[in-house]
Amino acid sequence: MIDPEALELIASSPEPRDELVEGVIRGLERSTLVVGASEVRRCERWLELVGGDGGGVRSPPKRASLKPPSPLGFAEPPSSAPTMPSPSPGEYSPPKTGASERVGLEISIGDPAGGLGIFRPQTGPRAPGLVRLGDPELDGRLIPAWAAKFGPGSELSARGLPSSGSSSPVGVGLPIPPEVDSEPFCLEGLSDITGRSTCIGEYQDFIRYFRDRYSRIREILSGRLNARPIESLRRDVAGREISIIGMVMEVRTSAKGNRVVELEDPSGMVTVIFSKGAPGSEEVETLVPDEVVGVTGTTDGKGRFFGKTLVRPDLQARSLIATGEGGALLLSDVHVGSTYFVEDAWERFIEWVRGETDDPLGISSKVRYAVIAGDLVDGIGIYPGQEADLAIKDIWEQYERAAELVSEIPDRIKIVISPGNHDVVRQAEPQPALPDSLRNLFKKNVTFVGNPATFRLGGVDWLVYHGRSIDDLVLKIPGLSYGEPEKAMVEMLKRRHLSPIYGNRVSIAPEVEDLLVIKRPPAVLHSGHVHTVGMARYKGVTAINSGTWQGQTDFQKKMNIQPTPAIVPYLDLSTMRARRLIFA
Ligand code: D5M
Ligand code: FE
Ligand code: ZN
Repeated sequence: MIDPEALELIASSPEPRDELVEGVIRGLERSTLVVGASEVRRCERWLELVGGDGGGVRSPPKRASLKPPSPLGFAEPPSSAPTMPSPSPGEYSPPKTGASERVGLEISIGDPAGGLGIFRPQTGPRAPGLVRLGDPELDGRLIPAWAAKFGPGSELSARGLPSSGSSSPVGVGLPIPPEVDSEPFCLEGLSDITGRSTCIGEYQDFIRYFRDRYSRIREILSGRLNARPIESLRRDVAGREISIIGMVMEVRTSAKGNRVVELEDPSGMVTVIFSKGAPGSEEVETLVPDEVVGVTGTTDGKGRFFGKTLVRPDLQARSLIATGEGGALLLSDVHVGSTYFVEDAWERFIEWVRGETDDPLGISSKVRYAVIAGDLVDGIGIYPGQEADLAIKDIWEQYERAAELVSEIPDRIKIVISPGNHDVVRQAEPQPALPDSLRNLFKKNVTFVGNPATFRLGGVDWLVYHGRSIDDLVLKIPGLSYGEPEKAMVEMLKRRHLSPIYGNRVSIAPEVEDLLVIKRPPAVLHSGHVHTVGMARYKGVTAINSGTWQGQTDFQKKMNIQPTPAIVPYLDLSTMRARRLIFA
């Protein structure tokens, strides 16, 4: 594999590049897995090309402009603090916010205290457009015998559960369908980058990539506002209400506390000013670089645009996108090979899913699917000093062990595996599925997809995305935290993009089509990466972050990241009700 920076160095060298490439390959150690920039820089041919100074160090590429290089744009505003028109009250309604919350029911399975089923319905204010998953009023009531055992407050409704009144725990001893060793299983409606990557990563590729992102999101927005090209604003009459759709280049706060947003479309750029404290300004506070938004407002005819309403390509409000059939387990961040992998908890999970332990709600027999949203193994060379955290130091052995652990899941369950930043595929997103050589280690009930990937599972549209962008979103959007990853996932949905911010943690491969755009709202948005479980329903989409199987690493301790290992979200696709199954 080749690191994007190394590739960029090679691509930046004059043609023909064969000699350089051959030189780099000659200089590699046999065990090299990823060719980094240092391998290129120490190559003799490179030193000849850069004049022996070992230079050529470039900062990561800034986002390519949507605009052709010649300035077509709107006149730049004067640098003095702008004077704002006072917004007349009642002129517009603020966009609805949909803040997220941690929701869900927790079931502790096989915990040492012998408590099979500790239910802790979480409470909290309900945000607009957001339905609590696993809400007692939506969820099943515990059968009386169990309710009695768990005391007051543990009574939950019984809809969706086998008949109540039985004194034996529902599900224990239920027959499990026979295991079938079927044909390799084929995913319906799969869309990902696997086998379709064409980009080289040249500057022109980035321009094309960002234009594609812009036009895809513009299409969603254009049904909601009648936007004009930014370039045409300079011919416009002051005071008339106009709409534009642009990609955010920069957001800042002026000395007076107004939000100043540089907005760009393929025709030009404009500075948009949102006045402090105006209705809807909370939404403006959450603007991030590179997202595509619509703005309605007025121009002063002198190069400034006063934003009144910010329009996001947000989903239309609805209660549920779809329901399907069967139950699904949502997993991610197994980190096989890490010394922190919680193998004993995994074994408890396996015993449960195989029907070998008590299962008060009879869930294990209903499981038909399992999706792993990246970081199946811990990988090697992912962060400095990782070696000390590895129980298995060979990447192939990590996958061999992962295949063994996954094969303990009954064959009747269809398993989908998507990669993450610890897996052995390119780091730049979209990532392709694991290579054939590794897939062959797994059984026929396992299928492999890229990151992100959309497919149909149990009759509903699933969107799996590892979630590396959550690191960027948590940093940039006020109110987000690692403890509530579902809120960051809601922010992706509002922006119709899985990784709106360019150039920070997530490196993006500028493919012809921006596969990170959320074209159609999925029934399920499934992420991982941040190692904390979170669930929310937002405008009909069930958003779940599936946590991890890795205990807190030293690094995470230093960063104050508190993982929630060995908790598995279970989603009943027929009702879209979710539960947390606790194997910790
Ligand atoms: O990421 C697991 C979690 O740890 C995720 O929340 C990001 C965080 N993390 C991982 N590496 C770093 C660095 N280098 N800086 C800051 N935060 C980090 P995973 O992808 O499983 O390692
Ligand atoms: Fe991870
Ligand atoms: Zn990760």
